[in-house]
Amino acid sequence: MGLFKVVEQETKPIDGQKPGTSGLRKKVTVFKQEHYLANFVQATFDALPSEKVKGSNIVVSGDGRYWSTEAIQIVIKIAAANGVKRVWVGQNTLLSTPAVSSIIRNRVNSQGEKAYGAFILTASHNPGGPDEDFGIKYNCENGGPAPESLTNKIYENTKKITAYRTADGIPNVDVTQIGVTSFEGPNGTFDVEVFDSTEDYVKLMKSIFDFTAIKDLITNPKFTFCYDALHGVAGVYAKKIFLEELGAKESSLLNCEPKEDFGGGHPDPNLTYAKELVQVMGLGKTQPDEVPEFGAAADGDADRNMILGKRFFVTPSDSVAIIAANAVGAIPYFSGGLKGVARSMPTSAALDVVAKKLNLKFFEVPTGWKFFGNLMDAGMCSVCGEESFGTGSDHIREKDGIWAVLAWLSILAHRNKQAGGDKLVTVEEIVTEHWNTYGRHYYTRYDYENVDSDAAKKLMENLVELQSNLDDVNSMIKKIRPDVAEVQEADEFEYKDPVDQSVSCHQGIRYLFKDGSRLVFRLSGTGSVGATIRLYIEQYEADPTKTFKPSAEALAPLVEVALKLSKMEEFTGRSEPTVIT
Ligand code: VG1
Ligand code: CO
Repeated sequence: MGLFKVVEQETKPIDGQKPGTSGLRKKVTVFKQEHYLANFVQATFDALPSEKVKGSNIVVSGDGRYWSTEAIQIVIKIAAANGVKRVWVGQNTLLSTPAVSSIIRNRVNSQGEKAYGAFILTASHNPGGPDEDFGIKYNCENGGPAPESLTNKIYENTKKITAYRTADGIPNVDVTQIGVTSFEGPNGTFDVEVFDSTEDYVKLMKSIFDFTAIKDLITNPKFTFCYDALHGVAGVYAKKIFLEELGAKESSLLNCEPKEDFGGGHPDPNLTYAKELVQVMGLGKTQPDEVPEFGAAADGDADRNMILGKRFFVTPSDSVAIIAANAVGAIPYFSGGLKGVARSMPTSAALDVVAKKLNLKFFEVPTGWKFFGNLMDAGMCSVCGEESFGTGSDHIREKDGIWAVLAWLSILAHRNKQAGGDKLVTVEEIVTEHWNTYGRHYYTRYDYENVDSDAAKKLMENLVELQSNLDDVNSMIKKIRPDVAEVQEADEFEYKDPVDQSVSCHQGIRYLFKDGSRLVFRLSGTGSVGATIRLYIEQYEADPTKTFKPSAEALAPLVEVALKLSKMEEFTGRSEPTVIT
């Protein structure tokens, strides 16, 4: 057993360590600067009650992106020096974000103790590699991302840090082999325990879903299926769950080998970046001979999902609404009913309509998963989602990419069992039937990535200024598109948490139209350079005879209004968005 000493390493504050929507994300070159990661980790420990950190179990792992193997060793040493008793690591530093959340909530050590928190090494959907992004975020005892009160404290600490504690005498620990490595330090034994990345998560999924019913569907010769992990950590879980547990064919899995640069791609499951899957599913330029019935993709850390049917795209806002509408009956975990549902503000109101009809509690929160946690801890919310391909439930405190796929497979299995016919019920049929019942929310998001920060700020300021005189706004709109409804209300979204009463301001600029349409403008909090402007456009159609238009056609008038009203091209110099989802 190795011996180690605690050393105080002198350091200085480093600018720009403010966590964004989901942790600290910067270029690898920034993270590699001397003391950069160490400062942030120490600032985090200093923001936590020291009596809780001492003797605790802490999880450290992530999506396996470039520089993770170096980063994990730095975190392990600082944890040891701060009195942590045991660090839990997924084999090869791999744990998906939802798996980390489930481990914090459910895993116990031999003394029956749980983890106190986790450092997740990921920049999620951002690309990886020597010139791309790295990231780290801290999750708390409930398994959810640190709330703003804690991330603000961490940031304050990074601005005044003078030293961090690290362990002298702990060599780099082999995280490729399952097992425990122990060291002896001033506070007793310190262990690093490496375990199979999938064991806790698979157990949890089996307790939520009816795996036998899903297996019957997946092994039905009429059903075909394709899952694309975009070379993120989801591949590890996909192999275990879809192949080993549910009997899918190996050929159903695309890009399921985790790679530290995600194969050079952008691990973001949308119609632009999940190119291969989009092609396979018949939504690309050329049509394949055979198209699977069901397709799905994940992001780098496996908390996002994209759901596709044969030549059919399910918007994430529709997806969460459809899961909520079908959960009871199709998913055993929800057999007692839903406690409530929630969505982020820019997500379409498809979920609102379901909540109203099913008489469920409903909440609208700011962007970022951390806001759902309080509602779930208070037993007020079972299913929630974001338009950004995030869907989940109160089984953990993160969005969950594979959970969403299993939820859809459960709904398909259930519907097919009910229908009992020769022909399989398709994804498209489930969605169009939903629109017939609830109406359709046409929806799109335009992202302008890496825009000059000042230009983005000015564009947003202009939009806020316009809000003070809606008569002017409406006469401008009339000139741009007389066929678009009037703006009824405009504001900056502000949220008061119904559980702890904390208030979050400036959470997006909203224009709410008389016919229920909405325009929302936000600046991204996950980018690593410049600014990303997100423009969210939504229009409701209740008439079932009008729910079948191509989305771009239905939204064209509102898009025109949004671009001209915001003077997008004038401010940013961009005539086209970087990505449309
Ligand atoms: C984006 C999404 C947001 C999501 C966040 C983290 O944030 O819009 O809905 O919660 O990413 O997702 P922003 O601030 O860039 O708009 V992940 O999978 O990157 O952790
Ligand atoms: Co993610």
